[in-house]
Order: sequence, then C-alpha cells, then structure tokens
Amino acid sequence: MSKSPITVSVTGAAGQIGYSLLFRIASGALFGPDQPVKLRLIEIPDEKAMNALKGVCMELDDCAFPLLHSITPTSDLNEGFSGTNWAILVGSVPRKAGMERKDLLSINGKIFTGQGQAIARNAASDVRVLVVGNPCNTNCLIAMNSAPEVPSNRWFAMTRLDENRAKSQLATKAGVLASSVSNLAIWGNHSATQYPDFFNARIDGKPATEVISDHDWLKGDFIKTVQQRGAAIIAARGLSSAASAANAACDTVRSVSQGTANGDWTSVAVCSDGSYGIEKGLIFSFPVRTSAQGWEIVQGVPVNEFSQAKIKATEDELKEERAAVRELGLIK
Ligand code: NAX
Repeated sequence: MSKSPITVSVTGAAGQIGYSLLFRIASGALFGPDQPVKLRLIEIPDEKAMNALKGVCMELDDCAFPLLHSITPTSDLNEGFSGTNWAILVGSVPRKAGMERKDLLSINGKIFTGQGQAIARNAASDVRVLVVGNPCNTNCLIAMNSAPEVPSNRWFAMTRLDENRAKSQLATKAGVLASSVSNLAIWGNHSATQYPDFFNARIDGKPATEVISDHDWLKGDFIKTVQQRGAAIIAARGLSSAASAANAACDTVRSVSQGTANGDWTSVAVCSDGSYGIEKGLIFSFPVRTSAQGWEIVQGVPVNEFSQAKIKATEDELKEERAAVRELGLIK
C-alpha cells in the first residue's frame, strides 16, 4: 500500500534557497523514494514575490515528479501551515545598509512571532520546524516562544551547512574524501562566533588532531575559514550561499527524521536543556544523535579549555541576542 503524503511547508519559497530546496524535496531526496509529499509554499503578499512563486510552481509541475501530490502557493500563513508535518522557515529579511542589528531583530522578530503562532494554530500534531532564515538561532527562539503548544523538542535551527563546510575543510587538508570525516560538532550560534570542534572530529575513525599535525592551522585558519565561509561566498559570487544551504537543509531533515549513523552525530541548534552548562532555553547548536524515535544531545563529549572559551563566546552572543529580543517584547 502506498504511504500517505507528508506535508512540507516552506517559507521564502521564491527565494534563492527555495529554488534549490523545493526540487530536492519534490524528488524524494528528503523523505525517500516511496514517500509522497504535498508542498505548501509561502511568500510575502507582494506581486513580484507571488509572481516569482508562480513561476517556481510551473517549473515544479514541469518536472512531473511522481512523488509530488500537490503544490499550494500562498501568502496566507494559516493556509501555508495547514496540516504541515515539516515547516522549513527560510524566508527572512536580510540586513540592508544602514540597518542596525536591533532593527533587523525587530523586523524578523515580528515575522517569526506570526509564523510561530500560525504553526501552533494550523500544523499537524507531529509538526517539526527547521529555521534557516537568519539570524536563525534567535528567529527559532522567537517562533518557539510564540508557539508554547508545540513541544520545544520540535524546533531546530540550521548549523549543518557549517558542519559540512568544516568537514570539507578538514578532508581537503587531510587529503581524504569528506565522507571520511565524522563527529564534527558545531557549537553555538550560526554566526561568526560558532565553534567547529575539531578536537572531537574523526578522520577515518582516528582523531582529526592525529591525522592533521598542523595544530596551528586547526586552531587558527580552519576555525576562521568555517566562521567566515558565508561572507567569502558572498564576496566571490555576489550572492549568499544557496545550493549548499538547501543541501544542508535536506541533510538536517534527513538526519532528524531518519537518524544518525552509529557512533556519529550531527550538528543542529536545539533548545538547550542545560547540557554542557549552556543556559536552558537558548537555541544552541550541539552534537546531536538522532534515531527514528527522536533525538538527544550527545553527553560526555570532551570539552577542553580551548573549546570551553570558544563555546562561552558563542553562548554569550546568543544571550545578547535573546536579551535584545526580550527588550523588544518579542519573548518573555
Ligand atoms: P532570498 O532573499 O533569495 O529569498 C528570501 C525569500 O524569502 C524572498 O523570496 C522573500 O520574498 C521571502 N520572504 C521574506 N520574508 C518572508 C516572510 N515573512 N514570509 C515568507 N517569505 C518571506 O534569500 P535566500 O538566499 O533564499 O536566503 C534565505 C535566508 O537564509 C536568509 O535569511 C539567509 O541569511 C539565510 N541563510 C541561512 C543559512 C544557514 O546556514 N542557516 C545559510 C544560507 C543563508 O545565508
């Protein structure tokens, strides 16, 4: 008997990331080759954006994907999140010249408050939410706090792109394939303070610090390259990462819904339960182990003095962001 369709809602569906992501979802890359999907595609109520979305829907039609059961383009949040099992929140307002950080948090705060409330009102009872739109940790925090009916373990913010970037850097340095690198945790915020934890990473099962003897590189250029990779791509392409971001969103949803490999973990920002001394309630990226039954923060990962200082810096930044959105009245 064929499976009943999964409903996936995507905001910012006519944007760059949407243009890469939707075709992957519809082709079966997230939920498998026998899992039909229904797409609910959300854009802002603006003629240009809705027209662009119409074009994307036409292209989705033109792929004749066997698994794609329906497409609903909309600017109405209730319709967009109706019955959704996975909400992927990509759309957000980018920082423009002259805009203060506070302005950005305020504009996006309102968006994610409304989306959180609409998810709580309309989504399926098993809904899971992945926030991609930046600042993704804090946007996720706002949406989660606006939807107390949805359990806190259903909210995720994306740091998998950072994990993938870090794996690729280590693999290149070691002269191996990226698939040889495992146990790469990104700690903290999806920002320039994030900490790609090379101390616990493994290359072909061995500690990365044994395989790569250039520890100055690991402590210096490696971390900096991963932290600044988004900016480097903008400088090179004139546009921010899109295909790699969409790919990381696919990886995240797959890991969360299907499980991580034995002994490995993935990086995703989740609601802190106080593990590793991180303040409870922050949306913080940890090493996370998943299975079809759920997920857990991996316990007992060694954190040395070097790592502790980096983790504290990124936690402090997230606390500051939270204080700013509290001040704006966006969360309690
Ligand atoms: P684009 O500007 O190409 O597309 C964004 C789309 O979102 C636009 O079509 C816009 O109309 C729509 N939108 C804006 N507000 C909306 C709302 N309230 N409801 C529905 N749609 C809305 O940006 P794109 O390159 O696709 O990037 C999207 C977001 O991802 C940005 O915030 C970006 O910073 C963030 N990223 C996050 C990454 C991560 O690793 N977490 C990496 C890539 C990317 O930088």
